[in-house]
Amino acid sequence: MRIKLASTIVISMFSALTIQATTKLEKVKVNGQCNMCENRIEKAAKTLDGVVSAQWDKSNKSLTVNYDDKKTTMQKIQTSITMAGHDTEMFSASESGYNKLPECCKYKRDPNRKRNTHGTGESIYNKIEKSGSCCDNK
Ligand SMILES: [Cu+2]
Repeated sequence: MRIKLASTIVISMFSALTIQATTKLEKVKVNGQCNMCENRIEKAAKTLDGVVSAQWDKSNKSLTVNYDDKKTTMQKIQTSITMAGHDTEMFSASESGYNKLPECCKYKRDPNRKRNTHGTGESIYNKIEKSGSCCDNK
C-alpha cells in the first residue's frame, strides 16, 4: 500500500515536470503606444502555433509570452510582431510596416537602435526590409 502511494507520487511529479519543460515563459521589450497596439502585438504573437499566451504591458513596453519551444522560437514570435509594425528587442519593423500603423500607434523609434545580429534573424530582417511589405514574408 505504501509503495503504491509512493510510486503514484513519483509518477505525478514526473508528469508535472514534463508539462513544465515544454513551455517557456519569456519577457521581451516591444515598442508601442496604446491599447490598439496591445491588441495588435498580442494578436501577432498568438497567431503563431505554439504560443500559449501573450500579454503586452503598455506601461513598461514589455511582452510576456508563454510558448512551446518545440513548436516556435522567440525569433519567430518577434518576427511576427515586427511584421505587424512594432520594433522588438531583436528586430526592427520595416519602414512601410511602421508607416501602416494608425497615427496614435506611431511610437517613437530609436534611430540608434541595435539591429539584429543573429544568423537566421538577420536574413529574415533583410527580407522584410527589402520586400517593402510586411505581408510578403512568410
Ligand atoms: Cu496603438
